[in-house]
Amino acid sequence: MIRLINRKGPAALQNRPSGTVTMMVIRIGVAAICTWVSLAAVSGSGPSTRRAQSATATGASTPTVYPKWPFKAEEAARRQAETAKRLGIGGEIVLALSKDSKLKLQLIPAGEFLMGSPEEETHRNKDEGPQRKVRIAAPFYMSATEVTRGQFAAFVADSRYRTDAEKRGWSTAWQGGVKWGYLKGASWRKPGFKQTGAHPVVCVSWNDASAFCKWLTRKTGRRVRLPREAEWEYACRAGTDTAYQWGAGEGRMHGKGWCNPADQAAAVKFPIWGRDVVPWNDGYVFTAPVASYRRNAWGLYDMQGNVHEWCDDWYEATYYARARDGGGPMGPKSGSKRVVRGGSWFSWHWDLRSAYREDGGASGSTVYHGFRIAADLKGPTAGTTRPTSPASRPAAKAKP
Ligand SMILES: [Ca+2]
Ligand SMILES: [Ca+2]
Repeated sequence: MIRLINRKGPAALQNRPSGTVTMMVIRIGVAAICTWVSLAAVSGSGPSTRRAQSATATGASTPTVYPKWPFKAEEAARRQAETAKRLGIGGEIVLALSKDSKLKLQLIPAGEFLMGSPEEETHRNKDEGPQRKVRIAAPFYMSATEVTRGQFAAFVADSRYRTDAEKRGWSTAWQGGVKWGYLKGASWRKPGFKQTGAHPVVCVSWNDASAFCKWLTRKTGRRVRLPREAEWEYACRAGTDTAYQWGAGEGRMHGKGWCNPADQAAAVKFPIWGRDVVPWNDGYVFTAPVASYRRNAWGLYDMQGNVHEWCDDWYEATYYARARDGGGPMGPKSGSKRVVRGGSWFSWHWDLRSAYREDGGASGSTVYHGFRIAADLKGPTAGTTRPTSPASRPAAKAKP
């Protein structure tokens, strides 16, 4: 048990995939990647060399699909500004959830990148490969932060929604530092540790996160959804091809100020986590208020750490091997579990790597799972929200 924890990290105890990838498939994937890298180097005559085939949501112009990758933070900012100007849209927008609650989103330009981790990456898992080229053909918005408890409360107040954890009467949690199990009465309202409205909401399932997105779509008139797994990794990397967005090397030693993983304070609270926590105190044993640490080159906070984030996709351990190289961000068409990304306060540092993947059942909820949203380019922003009619709200159900 301890060996498993030491190898995978504390949060990985529940959700590790069991799939395998054959060496032949890996070799084919590597060969394909090498071919693409060579082509990219030859054809990399500038960011405007390729255009998306389809018109954008605005219809004003077509977005540049930037082929060159990796790139520096300055280039990320330049692409954001250029895409916003070209399409006549905001580089960042704000959606109103209620009179007092707003949510900021950043424009993520279209582009291509290598998804997954190279075979030599330390702590790599098989489900992160083979690396594959992904084409994000359309820009999109992504929330700058994880959805907060306060923002989720605005959703619940308006819709009377009840989460999966509330309906079943428990959520999973690490109890007393020694045992993983069901925490009776735990929900987003009462996760078992102190939170303010600025902390990321936890104990929400994939179903709950999706319900939030559907509600916000009705509320704002702009299509809101969970990010695709490929979109999530592309947004997390923000031009980096290293294990962590703060660079290569050992995340245990270099991520200070960037993230909220299991730290020295957490090791005191949970002694069984041992010596592999990061060698500093990040200020929080559990969740931290969103945007407490450095943001990445796109302007996104907490992509690595704080709470693990639900993605829209089905999880499949060997999907990268059969996905079309150079294809879009779509994942498997079916499956039994959903993707979770980014690691959390409950994770050892290696589970914060940009390529790290986990899976979870759609109705499952834990004290370290949360989410952030993606949104279409077209639609109104703050101040132009539409009230939802009572008829469009999901009916409140009787307590089980
Ligand atoms: Ca921490
Ligand atoms: Ca996160």
